[in-house]
Amino acid sequence: MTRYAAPGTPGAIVSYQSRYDHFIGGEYVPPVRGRYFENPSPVNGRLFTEVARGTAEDVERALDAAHAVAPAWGRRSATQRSDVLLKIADRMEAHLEQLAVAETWENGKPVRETLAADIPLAIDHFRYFAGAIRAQEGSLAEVDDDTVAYHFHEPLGVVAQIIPWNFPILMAAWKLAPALAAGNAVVLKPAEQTPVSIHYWLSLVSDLLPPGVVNIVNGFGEEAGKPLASSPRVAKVAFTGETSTGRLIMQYAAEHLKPVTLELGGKSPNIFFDDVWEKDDDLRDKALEGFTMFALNQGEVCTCPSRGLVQRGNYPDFLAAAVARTEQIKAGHPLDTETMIGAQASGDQLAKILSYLDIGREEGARVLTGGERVEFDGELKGGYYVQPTIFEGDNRMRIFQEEIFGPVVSVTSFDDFEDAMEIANDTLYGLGAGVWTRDINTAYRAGRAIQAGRVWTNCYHAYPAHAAFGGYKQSGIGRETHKMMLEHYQQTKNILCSYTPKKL
Ligand code: TXE
Repeated sequence: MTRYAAPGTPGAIVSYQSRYDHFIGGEYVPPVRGRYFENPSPVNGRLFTEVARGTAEDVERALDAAHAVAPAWGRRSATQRSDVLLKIADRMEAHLEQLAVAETWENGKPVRETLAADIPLAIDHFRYFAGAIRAQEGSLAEVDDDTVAYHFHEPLGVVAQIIPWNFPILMAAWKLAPALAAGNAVVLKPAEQTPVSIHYWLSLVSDLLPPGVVNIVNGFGEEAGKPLASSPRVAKVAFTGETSTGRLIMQYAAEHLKPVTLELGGKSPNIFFDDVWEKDDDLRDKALEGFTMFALNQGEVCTCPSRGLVQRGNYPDFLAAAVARTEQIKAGHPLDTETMIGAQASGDQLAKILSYLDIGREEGARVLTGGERVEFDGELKGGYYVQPTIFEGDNRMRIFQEEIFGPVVSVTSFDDFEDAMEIANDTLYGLGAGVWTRDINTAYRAGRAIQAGRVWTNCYHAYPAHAAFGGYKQSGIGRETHKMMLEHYQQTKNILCSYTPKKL
């Protein structure tokens, strides 16, 4: 077991500045209006730094810097851009522990996850797009004997990216890597709940980026995000966050006919067919682990498997085992490598989750385990902790329909395949789903019948760079990860060329 020292205490491997400005044109620039906001760590609720509170004026400055460099960056060869991404990945790998501790301290999630998943996945993402851009080719079509249609991929220019707080560095990597690989300059606004992780990342890699290629404007949604998403000077807006915010982003972008990609909320079903329980083997064990994934990242994942659908034949046995397994999830100090569940990312998010625990009880759902806030003493006093909670109820309840974004799963039973599909698809959302079965026909049919962009089959919460990720229904527009993402950051140039000297 390792316990990393908290930033600002003796032995810490991460230290912060007392104040962070915007990062514009390769340097730190104070906010035009001179205002800052305070940033607490969810681990103990205490303030650890303050951050520039951006407004439209700061966004304009960042757009100036991005526009100044975008043409030159876009003209660099794919190999040169790829090299920059590879160097970023190497630098991150060399500082894996520091990045993991910084991410944990600001977001509250356990360091065992940031060490094993968040940061390695972000590193791999840069490497993947470094390779993908070099492998990308245009095309040509022979229109007739003398005429050829060439198709080139060209960058969009300057793009806006607005990211959430649940995976501050990974979400930045998901958006930055393809945008930069494709030759765009970026203005990115981090979430106000986690404004500093990206600056910590920049402190390690900014010398690798030509000034102005990546600009960070911190601040709140209405004050900094809205002017960025509404600007006629951005060629595209990429957003991850709440579905209702996504709707606003689309409205802002529509005014200047800018394309959007949106990665929004979810209420993902995790479906356990009877045959999984039939043998006491690894798959049964894996399925139980898959069930407990609702508590991964404290449930603050858009694909949180927040609805458990368990077939009736083995329902009581499965549920008893699932409760026992959930009660083994070790809570504790997020900087301790044995801790499995850490703090919720913000006081507001904690309050939202607690309100849903009340709503569930009021609706008549049964609490099978958990259901309460956790208040530690000592170093963690004042932090935002919640017990992993299993509710039993039915799909009409609000706790089955609304995104809680906490370590809460609502469980119900189903009779047969059709029943399972009906419950699974009875939601506004369509982001993720899990299917657990030994029968390949059931697995295939369920995978095709579920209206969601990602269906994990006998696994859950895996995010390889080369699998497309994104939502059906109100869970979003477009995809992230996978090489198809490059095209979301490019436009197609067609040169239609006649090679005949004859008059037409
Ligand atoms: O999200 P917002 P919040 C869900 C989750 C959570 C809820 C609220 O259910 O409880 O959303 O979280 C910026 N113009 N998800 O309030 O508001 C904001 O500053 C431009 C799901 O944090 O969507 C931040 O950078 N930008 C989710 C980003 O949008 C605006 C991840 C996300 O904030 C803006 C996070 C505006 N008018 C929350 N308003 C997922 N799908 O992974 C806000 N922002």
